[in-house]
Amino acid sequence: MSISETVAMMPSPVVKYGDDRDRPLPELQILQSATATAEAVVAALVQSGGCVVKNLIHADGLAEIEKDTRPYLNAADTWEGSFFPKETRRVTALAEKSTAFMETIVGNKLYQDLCKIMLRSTVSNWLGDEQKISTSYPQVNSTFILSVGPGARAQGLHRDSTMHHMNPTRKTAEEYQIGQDPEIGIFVCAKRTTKANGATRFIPGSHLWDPDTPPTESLTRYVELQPGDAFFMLPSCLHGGSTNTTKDEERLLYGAFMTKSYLRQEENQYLTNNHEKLKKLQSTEMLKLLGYDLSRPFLGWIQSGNPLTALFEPAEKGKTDYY
Ligand SMILES: O=C(O)CCC(=O)C(=O)O
Ligand SMILES: [Fe+2]
Repeated sequence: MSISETVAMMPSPVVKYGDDRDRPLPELQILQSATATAEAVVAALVQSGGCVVKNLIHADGLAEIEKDTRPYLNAADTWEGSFFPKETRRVTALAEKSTAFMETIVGNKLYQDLCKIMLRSTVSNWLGDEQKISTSYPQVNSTFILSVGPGARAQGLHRDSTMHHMNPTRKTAEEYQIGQDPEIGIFVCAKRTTKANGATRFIPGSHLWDPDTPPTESLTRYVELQPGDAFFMLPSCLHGGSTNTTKDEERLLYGAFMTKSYLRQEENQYLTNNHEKLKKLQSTEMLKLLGYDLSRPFLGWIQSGNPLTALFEPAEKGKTDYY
């Protein structure tokens, strides 16, 4: 019997363990930015897979991002594939376009703090008789603005974590282990987002499901937000954009994902960004966050040194250590 025939005869996990869709749905927690801590957001994500933080981004920041990016949005083609509805316009490669986007959304302190808790990784390694501990810090996975117009159909429910070939395994929130999700998403509402204009919907708790359990629309929760509110999400949670049933409302979302620095970035930061623009718009710290840095102990080198040398040669040359 072939391997695939043998596997096909195995009992489906849904049958073996009962149906994930009958499990109680955890609450979507809604925190206030004035009091939310990274630890509280992480706890909420472990419990539900998603968490809202109200008033995270100031209106000035949203306005500055819109000033930087609206011309690109206006010039963007509508989406032609099947992943997004055709009423979708997108702006990507935000690092070469907007300091405000990178500093305000990606660089948001709460977001970065919770990413450090969930995506940082340490490994012990021997070099001869010396034992070292290397820490790899999170890097940007993708940056995007989504503008979804009236009439857009709902996006199919999906898991973003499948891009890194990482699916959840069935467990309880208590059994969840920090590190098992390869990315963390931030979706910032730039214009009032309602169920009617296509708010992101997700299935709370589906990051704890068996990956073979099919998504069920009746279990979704719509994440309605006011401008400046943020929705943080684990990528192993089933989610998608929804139908925009309005006649004249644009749903505008400023989004980013962070990932572990030893995984491939979804949006190729080295090729999508013009390096001269990057150097002009982004700080050295932000360039490191974008992946122009070593992931310790020694991943991503260029000519045995830190990849920042590719941008700043000769100033940074020789400053780096390989290991
Ligand atoms: O449109 C949304 O709210 C979600 C988009 C999304 O899930 C994605 O781009 O992967
Ligand atoms: Fe997604």
